[in-house]
Amino acid sequence: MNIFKIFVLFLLVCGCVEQQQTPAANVSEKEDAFFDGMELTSIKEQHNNAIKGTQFINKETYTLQVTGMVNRSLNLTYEELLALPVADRFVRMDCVEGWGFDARWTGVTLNSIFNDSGLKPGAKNVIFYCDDGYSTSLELDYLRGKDIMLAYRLNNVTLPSERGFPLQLVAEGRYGYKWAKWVTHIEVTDQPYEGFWESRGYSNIAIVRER
Ligand SMILES: Nc1nc2c(c(=O)[nH]1)N[C@H]1C(S)=C(S)[C@@H](COP(=O)(O)O)O[C@H]1N2
Ligand SMILES: [Mo]
Repeated sequence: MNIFKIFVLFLLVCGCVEQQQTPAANVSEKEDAFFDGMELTSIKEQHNNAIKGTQFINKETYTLQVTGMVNRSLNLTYEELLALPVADRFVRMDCVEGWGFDARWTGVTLNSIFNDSGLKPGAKNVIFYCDDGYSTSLELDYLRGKDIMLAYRLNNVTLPSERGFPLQLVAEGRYGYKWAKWVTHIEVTDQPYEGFWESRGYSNIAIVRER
């Protein structure tokens, strides 16, 4: 073996050792392209919308507050939310502006949360308050009847910050402005409530019309 070959071998060995010692880079989660036989819109092709831009919530200190007409108020940590029964569905999101996308949503249903909190008789609406000061509300009958979820995963990756981490409401059949992001507090009430866009003239029902 000449000195050149030995040198190349030395480099190769160093390279291998170097690779083994380098800690594995943070492998980012891989997004699903299909779910339930349905094609999904990739996250980078999905639009995104927020009144004050992205909110960055720390999952170590985050809690979801559940108050109002419940038997027990709750303060659920991110870990506690993930430990509740999992809902996993294909749902289309449509904004009133005319854009929309198809996605896989994974999360916890409001029925699971209300199982823990209980509900007082006469409760009619649920208000969703968000970290950016945004809010919206939906009828309790709709949320329970359609088994609506708060999602913590989108296309099988952790919900990105710009998309509402840790939780976005998946308001199936209702327009995007009902899909509250960065939800920090839900309040059960017997009163009507108009959220951010609703108090600026948008329908409080917000049913997506057939396309
Ligand atoms: N907290 C919060 N949630 C929000 C909004 C917002 O400004 N703040 N915008 C709403 C509107 S108008 C739409 S269309 C959807 C967009 O959701 P996306 O960014 O996940 O596509 O978020 C909804 N949820
Ligand atoms: Mo929207």
